[in-house]
Amino acid sequence: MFNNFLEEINQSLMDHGGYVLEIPTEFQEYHSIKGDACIKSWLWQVPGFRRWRVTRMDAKDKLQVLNSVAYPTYDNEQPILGIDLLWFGSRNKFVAVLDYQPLIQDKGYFDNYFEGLKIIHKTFQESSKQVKMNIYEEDKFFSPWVILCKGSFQEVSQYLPSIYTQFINSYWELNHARSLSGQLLNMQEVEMLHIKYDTYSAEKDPAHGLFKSYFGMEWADRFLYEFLFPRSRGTVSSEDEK
Ligand code: BLA
Repeated sequence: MFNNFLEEINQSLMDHGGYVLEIPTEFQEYHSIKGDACIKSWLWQVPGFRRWRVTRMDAKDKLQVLNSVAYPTYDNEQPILGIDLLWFGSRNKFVAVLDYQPLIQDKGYFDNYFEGLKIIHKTFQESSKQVKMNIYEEDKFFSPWVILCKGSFQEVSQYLPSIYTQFINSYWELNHARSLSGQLLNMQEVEMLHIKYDTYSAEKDPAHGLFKSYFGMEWADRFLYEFLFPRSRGTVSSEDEK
């Protein structure tokens, strides 16, 4: 199922003119110390975006992950796309988080950019039980319509594929419909908020411990600060497109 999600986003990226950029080989593909897990990542160059990354981790029946983040160009204040899909095999626990991550918590901003997500969220509410977030603060870079699914693989896989497709398609529509006039934020403010997003995410990301246990501390630190959230230290890594 995670390969299907990966193929779908890859196809969608290619359909929108995306192509894969070179990244350091140890981020392209890396194997765990014990040889029981593999993590692969891709960095895409896509018109309208300064950075779009995708990561797939495969630890067989222990853990499956698909994670993706898309940052629009700095002249575009639209929300960051965030996808985090996880399946923990030993507990048969599926966690899926999908959001258009807002740069600011503002009614005008929500009115401009969240009509699509609101509709998807409504369908989702009808097919799933509601759960609360407990690691991140809801009002920091998450929208009121964040799609948070928790349950067994069987439960979540009944409704997630259709939500995932709508979620990606609606984000492209949003990006294509963008109007640079009437934005609430200027380029400097957008850049500063992308830096804050990376800083907050690097600080909170529960993945670091998991990466450390599979791939060792040194690789986990580098992956977090250089690939997942390269602007978290206010720096730009060599592969980060300006
Ligand atoms: C939760 N994300 C988690 C958890 C892990 C990861 C281990 C805790 C799950 C649990 O025990 O319930 C793991 N995050 C990863 C991995 C990567 C990663 C392996 O980035 C690999 C690259 N997280 C994101 C993005 C969003 C996000 C972009 O990286 C936004 C949609 C959200 N992940 C998110 C949220 C939770 C979470 C909100 C917490 C869910 C909760 O509160 O229970």
